[in-house]
Amino acid sequence: TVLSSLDSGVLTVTLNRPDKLNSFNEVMHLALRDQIQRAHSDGDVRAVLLTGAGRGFCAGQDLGDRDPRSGEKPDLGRTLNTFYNPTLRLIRSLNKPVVCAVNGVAAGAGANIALACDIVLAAKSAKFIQAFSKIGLIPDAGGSWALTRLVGEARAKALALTAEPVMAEQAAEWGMIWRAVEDADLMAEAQALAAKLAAGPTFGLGLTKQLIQEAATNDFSTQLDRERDCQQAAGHSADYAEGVLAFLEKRPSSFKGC
Ligand code: LHQ
Repeated sequence: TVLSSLDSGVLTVTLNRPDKLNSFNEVMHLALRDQIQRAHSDGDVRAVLLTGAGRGFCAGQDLGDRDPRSGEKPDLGRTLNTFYNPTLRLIRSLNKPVVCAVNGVAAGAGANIALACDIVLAAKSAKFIQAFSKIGLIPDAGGSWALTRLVGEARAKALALTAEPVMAEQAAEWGMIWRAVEDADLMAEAQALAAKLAAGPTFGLGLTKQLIQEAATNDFSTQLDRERDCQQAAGHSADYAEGVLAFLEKRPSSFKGC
């Protein structure tokens, strides 16, 4: 249900249930989580590239996995607690960049998993749908948090309440994602970006990611203190020494990631 490959520091993770638009069943949840956990623990992984197989990125929860006619009240809180939330926390806490290449429709939790990634590229034909309200649910997988911060309360409310799709170019204009690219160029661009990040000063990039995330909740003075502490740590990294030396020697840096 999930394909993965490690090449030059980039762990490419591909959601792979294309006949169901890569919607999540339990097996795919656990397989995705395994890969993000691997990214945490494997020093050879210096960036992650997440994408989907086939014509969609991810249609959220597999709605075929429960029969509403059974009369049983589903425990969706448990589903989130057991399957979605741990993976979302792992993506946000990973001290390495996560690039998302949204190759097609991203709906429900599928849209919000994309929005939890650090840099999101999307094919121009891709769309983002906060599909939850169509079936009586609320935006989960971090969507009520991420969407509000990315596009602001007015757009977040309209998108979540109406479930209107947003095309990739509009999403980029609104700052919901980094960039919309021609469909044919998506994977090459996303791979090039992930490869560039994987060849970067991973320790400093990890601190940068964490600082920007913390800014959502820190006040200015606290953030200044956090910048001081992180810069102190970055200043002790081998990659900082290499970066400065390479600058002085007028040559490209050769970062080791530490
Ligand atoms: C699907 C799905 C799908 C199963 C397409 N499931 N088969 C968290 C906690 C616990 C429970 C509940 O949920 C959550 C979070 C959530 O994610 S809730 C939101 C769940 N997702 C949705 O409501 C989206 C449902 N899908 C759609 O609205 C459409 O499929 C979209 C707009 C994504 C794509 O539309 P089309 O391009 O027209 O494709 P399609 O609808 O024809 O789908 C293609 C196939 O994929 C089709 O199967 P079939 O056998 O007929 O070819 C769909 O049934 C299947 N599929 N999404 N979520």
